[in-house]
Amino acid sequence: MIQSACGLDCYDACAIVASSGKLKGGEDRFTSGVLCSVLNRHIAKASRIMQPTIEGVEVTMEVALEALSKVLDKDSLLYRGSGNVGVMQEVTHLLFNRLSATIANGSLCDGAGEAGIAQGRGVNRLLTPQHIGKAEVIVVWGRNIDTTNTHLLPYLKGKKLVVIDPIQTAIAKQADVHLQIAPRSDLYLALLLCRFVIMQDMQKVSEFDGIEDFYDFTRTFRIKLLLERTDLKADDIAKVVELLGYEKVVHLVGVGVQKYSIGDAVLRAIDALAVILGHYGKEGCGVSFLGNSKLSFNNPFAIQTQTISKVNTPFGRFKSVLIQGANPAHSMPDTNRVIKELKKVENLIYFGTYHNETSQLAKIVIPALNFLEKSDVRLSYSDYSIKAMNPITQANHGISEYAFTRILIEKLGSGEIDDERSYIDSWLTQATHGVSLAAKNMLRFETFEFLEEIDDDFEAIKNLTDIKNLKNTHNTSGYWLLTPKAKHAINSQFKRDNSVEIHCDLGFHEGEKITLTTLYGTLNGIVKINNGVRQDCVMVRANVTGVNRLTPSIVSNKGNSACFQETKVTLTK
Ligand SMILES: Nc1nc2c(c(=O)[nH]1)N[C@H]1C(S)=C(S)[C@@H](COP(=O)(O)OP(=O)(O)OC[C@H]3O[C@@H](n4cnc5c(=O)[nH]c(N)nc54)[C@H](O)[C@@H]3O)O[C@H]1N2
Ligand SMILES: Nc1nc2c(c(=O)[nH]1)N[C@H]1C(S)=C(S)[C@@H](COP(=O)(O)OP(=O)(O)OC[C@H]3O[C@@H](n4cnc5c(=O)[nH]c(N)nc54)[C@H](O)[C@@H]3O)O[C@H]1N2
Ligand SMILES: [Mo]
Repeated sequence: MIQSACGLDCYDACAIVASSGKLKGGEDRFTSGVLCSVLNRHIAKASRIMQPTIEGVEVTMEVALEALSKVLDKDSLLYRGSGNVGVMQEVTHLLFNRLSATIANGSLCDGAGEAGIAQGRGVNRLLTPQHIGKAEVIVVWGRNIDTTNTHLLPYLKGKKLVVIDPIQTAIAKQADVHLQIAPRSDLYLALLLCRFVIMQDMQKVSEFDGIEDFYDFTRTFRIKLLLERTDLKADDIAKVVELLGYEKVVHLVGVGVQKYSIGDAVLRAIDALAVILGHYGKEGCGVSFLGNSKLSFNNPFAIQTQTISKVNTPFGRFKSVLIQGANPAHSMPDTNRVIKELKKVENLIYFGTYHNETSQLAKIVIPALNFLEKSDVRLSYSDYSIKAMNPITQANHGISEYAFTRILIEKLGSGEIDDERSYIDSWLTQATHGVSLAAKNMLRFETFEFLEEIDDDFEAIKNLTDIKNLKNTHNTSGYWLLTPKAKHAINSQFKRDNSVEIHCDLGFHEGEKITLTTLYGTLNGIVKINNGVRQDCVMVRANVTGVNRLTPSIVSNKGNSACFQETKVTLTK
């Protein structure tokens, strides 16, 4: 029996127990013996990269690493993704530090929301599932729990449930109130709710200054305008206000609300709502977004070096680029731009477990061991657990990030690094009973700065016209693009798809071909009728091949984050 943990980028960070290579869920309260379809089926079926290649020709690992040692220098870039989120992924920073080279930073994920939380309350802290379980009312705000966070479901049982999502998700179907909000309007809903709460004198006495000014700020928007922007009914909002009157309310916020330039302000406004109602700093209350899993840890891989944005990276400026655990040619926004840039790179190196859109463009391909084949440590962005990841199967068709780094540093003659065990132990010993030190301060809330202004040209973005003058009579313009995660995939890994999910009223039929166009590119897909999608939206999940041909590589106002949904789509038969 080997105890380990899942390294895939997901809220759940499941404990795994393996016997004779067979995986089972850990028996802890959270995982409770149950693993998802990815671990049960897809991971074993996925075909791995078995051999390093240089320009398509198979070579030994020794030859491949020797070639790398010749091309990596100070004009190189490291672009890391989140194919595996074990802490040892970051060990390659030590190599790039010794090279005095550049590292891509920023976020394709939660950066905008996190920046908003940090502006408001200083630190982005999360709430554990056990704490969430103590709430009376749960507001699920742009998080698709049945798909992306399934092990949390038992903690929501028996609670009053509000779901705010432009899609009627599985959890929305079970909700006491589902606000099927217009995309990109959560900021305005949060302001409206704050306004109603204060109008009804529901606010609690607060130690933080600024409620009066904040109330005045919310009053600079007419109620009618806010209702129009959110496209919600006053009656439904009133039901939510009533539920917010409960003593213990938790907001679970997902990445859906903040895939926009104004993502920071959305989280800040949701935080303000919780602060006004006194739903913070005490049992069963709070706002939990994706947390910073490394909070309070001493990170042996933290380095000072030059950085460049992960969102609109100018790859072409670098002679050599190492892509590690990422698939930027699929997962970054504006694929047409990304591919053009990647093609300019003289030495594009791909270090991963599977072939994908990015490996196809690479000159040198290095197979990585996956998280079941190496030692690592798993932290979590939705609780404070820390778990040792132990190798479950032995494999020799790839290399770990640690061995990769150690060998290259040796080859470059730039000294040595510590042994693998000592790095792993340095993480594990910073926790007690499998929980990080940050857990102690979970409810700490020392300061709060209310939002004072908003930098948003809402109407201009709402009225974005994508493609003008299309000749085809069957085209209609101006749909929002919703691009959430898929059940049997983890981002671009595992099951892929080509479905475009739309409401039947849009005039398309199940199984029919459809073309989506934006200012950035075109996607051809197959219609899947889903009447849970708002009529002003199209849903293309993150595992649909080519989805990011449609998305802009603009950077969020705060947090250096991608804005996948800040675009409008034209539909053509
Ligand atoms: N099965 C599976 N699990 C995963 C992943 C995966 O790919 N597959 N990926 C993992 C990763 S990397 C992450 S970051 C997490 C993310 O997981 P989540 O936080 O759940 O994020 P998404 O699935 O992107 O979107 C969540 C919801 O936001 C809604 N939404 C979209 N736009 C808006 C809006 O403007 N307002 C509101 N209120 N809602 C909106 C969508 O309809 C969707 O239901 O999941 C992790 N878990
Ligand atoms: N349209 C749209 N785009 C999105 C999103 C969305 O919701 N919609 N979500 C965004 C989000 S939240 C995220 S987090 C990003 C994710 O985007 P990426 O971080 O690029 O993740 P993946 O596309 O899954 O690619 C991960 C690759 O890592 C490799 N890999 C797996 N395990 C290991 C390992 O142990 N070592 C190494 N070296 N490689 C490994 C695999 O080969 C895999 O192909 O995508 C973003 N892109
Ligand atoms: Mo993510």
